[in-house]
Amino acid sequence: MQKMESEQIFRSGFVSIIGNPNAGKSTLMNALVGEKLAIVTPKAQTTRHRIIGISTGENYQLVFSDTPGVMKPKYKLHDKMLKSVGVAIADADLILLLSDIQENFPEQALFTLFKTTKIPVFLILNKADLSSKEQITLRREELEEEIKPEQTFIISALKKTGLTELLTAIINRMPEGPAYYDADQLTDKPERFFVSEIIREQIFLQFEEEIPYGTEVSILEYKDMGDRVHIEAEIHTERLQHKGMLIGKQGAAIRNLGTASRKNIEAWLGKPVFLQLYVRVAEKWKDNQRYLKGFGYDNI
Ligand SMILES: Nc1nc2c(ncn2[C@@H]2O[C@H](COP(=O)(O)OP(=O)(O)OP(=O)(O)O)[C@@H](O)[C@H]2O)c(=O)[nH]1
Ligand SMILES: [Mg+2]
Repeated sequence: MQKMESEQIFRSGFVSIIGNPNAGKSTLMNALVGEKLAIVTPKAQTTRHRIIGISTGENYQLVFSDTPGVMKPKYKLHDKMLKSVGVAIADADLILLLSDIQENFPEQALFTLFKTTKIPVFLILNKADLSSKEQITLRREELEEEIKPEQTFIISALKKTGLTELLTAIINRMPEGPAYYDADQLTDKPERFFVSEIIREQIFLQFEEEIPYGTEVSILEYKDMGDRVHIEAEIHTERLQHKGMLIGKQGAAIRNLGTASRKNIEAWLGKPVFLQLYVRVAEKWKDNQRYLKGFGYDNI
């Protein structure tokens, strides 16, 4: 009888995924939610906004937050990114501190964020598929000593190993509580946000060096006509020279970018899309409060 009662408990809570750039945070959130919400690229500092992913089961609802990688801020943009990590930590019932076993740059900036928090931490060692037992043990000892996590998990977010065990432990660690969102809701941001992220992902994948880091995407027009969607987006870049490279010879680069973006947006929305891209120069936008506000960095 008692057993039956305990089975009825509904658990819910906020789980924030924190870590260095490129640790695999977005890959992990997508895998845990079972849907590609956050963009993933091989380049560091891909994620710029906190992104929520909701996973609802019969007895639980987990509200994950994927966050930008923690690094030393160089621009106002980075200050805002870091602030969103701070908010995600403060809001959390549980923190998943994700560490890439392969990386050996220190996680010092991260540790300072944890010094004052009493929120429980699970240490997640990621990219086990690329790592030897010795590497894993060494990393584990180093980080457990520094962070003193409640539990440690060794996973591959990419290959989806160790995730069932992790998910069960997360659910069990949640307090008893209500569902905060409808069972079929996956995230909190509108579709146009994800469209701009898909275009940004393609810029990260198709262009090298400074271009992705100096680029932002905003949606000028988003018209859902029922059977298809009409989208016009603007790519803001820091320099005139980069604008030229984004457009390419006789518009070849922007055409490729447009085609790849459109295909991915169509897959995400599940209907045909008309996509028009424009490129404009927005000098020093990364340090310009007005631009940053326009790009949504004030609504953390
Ligand atoms: N081999 C391997 N690669 C992984 C794993 N998890 C993530 N990656 C790769 O690592 C790279 C970075 O992944 P992301 O999920 O974008 O990392 P992130 O922590 O969100 O990065 P930022 O948003 O830049 O902070 C991508 O190329 C992923 O495919 C893993 O378990 N194994
Ligand atoms: Mg990311």
